[in-house]
Amino acid sequence: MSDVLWTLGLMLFAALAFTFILLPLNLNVGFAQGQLNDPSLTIQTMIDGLVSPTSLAFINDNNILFLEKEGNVRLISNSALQSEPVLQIEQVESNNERGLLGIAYDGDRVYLFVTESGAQVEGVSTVGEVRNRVYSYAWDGSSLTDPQLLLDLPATPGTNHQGGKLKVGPDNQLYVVVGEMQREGQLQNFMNGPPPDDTGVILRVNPDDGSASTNNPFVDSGEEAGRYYAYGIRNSYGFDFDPVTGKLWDAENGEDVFDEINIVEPGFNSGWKSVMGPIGTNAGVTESDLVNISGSHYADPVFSWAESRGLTDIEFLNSTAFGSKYENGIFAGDITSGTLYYFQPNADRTGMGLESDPLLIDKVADSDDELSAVTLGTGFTGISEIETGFDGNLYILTYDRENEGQGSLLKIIPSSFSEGGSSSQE
Ligand SMILES: [Ca+2]
Ligand SMILES: [Ca+2]
Ligand SMILES: [Ca+2]
Repeated sequence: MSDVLWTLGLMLFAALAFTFILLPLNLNVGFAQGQLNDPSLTIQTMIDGLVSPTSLAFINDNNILFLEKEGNVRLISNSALQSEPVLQIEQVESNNERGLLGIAYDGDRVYLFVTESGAQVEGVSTVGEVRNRVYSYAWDGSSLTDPQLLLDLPATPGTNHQGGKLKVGPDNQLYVVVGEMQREGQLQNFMNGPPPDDTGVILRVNPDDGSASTNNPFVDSGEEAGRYYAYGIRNSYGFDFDPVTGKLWDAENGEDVFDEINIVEPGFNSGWKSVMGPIGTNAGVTESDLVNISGSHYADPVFSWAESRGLTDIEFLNSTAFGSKYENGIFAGDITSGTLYYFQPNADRTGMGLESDPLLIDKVADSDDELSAVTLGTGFTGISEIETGFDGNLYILTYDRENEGQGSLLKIIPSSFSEGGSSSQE
């Protein structure tokens, strides 16, 4: 009998040892999603089990707000997910690509982009219709209060291609991307289509009231167009500002061919629905076939994926945390293959530094083989957001479309700072 008890005791001890010793080790260093092909960088899983995370914003070095597509704003404080949402938006319409999609913080107000059938404020004339709206909120450290409606935008007919990312630029203006929602208007380069209707655009507006920013490129082309910075955009899940030049770069995703990275100068027409990818690859189309709002210009992408992978976010690493090699470099991710891309811009930062690669000098990745030159990591299921933290490291939200949007918050750090990272690589 005592032998049996002794054995049982040993088994219990072993089980406890596994729980308290091995499990925390695994939480620290194991099971990270994704693999990087640069051993000087390591992936850490900060939080697992997130529900359809679409976007995040850093409040300060200890606090991160992120969005769940179905309508919750959640707080991560000192690396711990707080159990209660800081805001639950009612009447969110989250079908297909709609939902709570974008968040930004400018040190004063928090900005949200949401598809909804209700409204967060009184007196909105379009309540009851499904609309995309941009609000600003006050952040008091634990909740979002005082909603102000800045933009009341279309959300139909397509339930896909809503856009939704937003950001405050170095000029302190609010930039918002809105997808085409399958419309065929002048903003989608249909000469005889309906006039400008707030789809397929990047808006540049005053963050206080949503009015057109001064010096916008189309201020002389009517009230609607006065708020536009760019048009002819099929859909985008991310953009960022070059920390050196201040220029806006966007990521755009194509139907089955051509994802794009573009430098978006004021007045940019990206070409959709006449052009996707470099205009020379679209048979029979010239720039004269595009709708030319006075003050607009067409430009080819600075990089394209010949086969669409659902490119999502783009992020400049405005940080020295990864060494001079990566400082102000360009990261991008996709939703379909869960790949993390890395590009070094050229010397004058007017494009990618790919002149020395004979296969990529055409600025088009025509095959998986060609993509390998700009692939930094794989196996992230899907990437919805990339941001640089206050600590200078790179933060990634993953989003598994095949698994109800299940996701994680990952952090990429220098390997020299990781705890046990090098031993777990063997
Ligand atoms: Ca384009
Ligand atoms: Ca090529
Ligand atoms: Ca981002």
